[in-house]
Amino acid sequence: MRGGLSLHSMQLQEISELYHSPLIELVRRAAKVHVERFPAGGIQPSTLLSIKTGGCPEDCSYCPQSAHYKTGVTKTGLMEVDEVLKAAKVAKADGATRFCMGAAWREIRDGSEFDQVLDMVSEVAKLDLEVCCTLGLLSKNQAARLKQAGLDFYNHNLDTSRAYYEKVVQTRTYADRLDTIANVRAAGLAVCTGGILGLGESHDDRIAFISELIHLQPIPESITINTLVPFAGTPLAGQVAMDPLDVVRVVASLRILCPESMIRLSAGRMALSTESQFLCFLSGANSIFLGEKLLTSPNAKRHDDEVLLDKLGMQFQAAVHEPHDRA
Ligand code: SAM
Ligand code: DTB
Ligand code: SF4
Repeated sequence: MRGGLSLHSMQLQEISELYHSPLIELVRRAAKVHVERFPAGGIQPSTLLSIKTGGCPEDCSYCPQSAHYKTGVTKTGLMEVDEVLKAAKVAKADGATRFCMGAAWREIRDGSEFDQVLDMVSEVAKLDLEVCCTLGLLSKNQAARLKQAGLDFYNHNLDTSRAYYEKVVQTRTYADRLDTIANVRAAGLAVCTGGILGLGESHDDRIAFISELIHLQPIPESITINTLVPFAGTPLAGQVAMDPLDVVRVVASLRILCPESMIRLSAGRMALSTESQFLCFLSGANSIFLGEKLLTSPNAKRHDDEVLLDKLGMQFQAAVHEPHDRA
């Protein structure tokens, strides 16, 4: 206790002071932390593949893949291992060092489809790519089997603050998400988690979201920051775009509080100007997705990314954290 505040609220207050500090000071501080730990100008190129698209039973109000909304996304079954391997080889040839496979599932179910995903993971791992999956909720045993297959990271986002979460998702709880992250950690996988900014949350929600991330022990190796891509048909289709300088605030605060973590500027990058992306990189974002598609939405064009990095004097670089032991 300090000044009559509980430790938790005091930490929130400290995060709040950091988050609300003058932007120029916040960015300068974050940039200093960043260059002390990471190669200046380096950015990890990643690729994303939707291995099972649409028809998801969850009601996440931002997501075009939810079966609750009419968004025009075509539902597909689980991809064949060969097709995934082909895509991973293309990604590697295009320079990606990380390959992330996403499925529109609420949770992993044991059975032939999970076995198929395990095969995908082991085949992609053989290409010496950093391998990440995002497949929904999972058990300890499923996490251990993914680790055994050669998975490096599991992505499972907290998405926003605990309080705001129930305003955007009704079909599962924040505690469900935290349980999955704990199962991922228990299996010895690296944790990739983060969220979406611009859902209509307040500054206090963003501060609470940052607090949730930094209180995961250990701090996640990988933090993914999406900004809402509004999709017609979803409840958040008409959401007003957020101030890009607030994205910078979140990235810079996270860089200072999580000095060792990779910070990935993920969905929504296309809506950010060159200048806003530059400020995010300066503040510590050090990974982007390459390729013309994310899961279902368009992504920046490769040529445009090359022009962007060239203008900024930045370079694509290999993974910073070595892929985990695949013994
Ligand atoms: N179904 C799994 C799950 O929810 O964990 C994995 C796939 S899900 C599409 C992965 C993440 O994509 C979500 O947690 C969310 O952060 C992000 N996402 C989904 N729709 C988005 C949108 N419209 N804009 C930005 N990010 C989005
Ligand atoms: C994450 O945080 N962002 C990526 C990845 N994890 C799987 C997904 C972004 C999805 C954007 C919406 C779409 O393309 O459907
Ligand atoms: Fe399903 Fe994931 Fe989309 Fe939610 S975010 S609807 S769980 S695919």
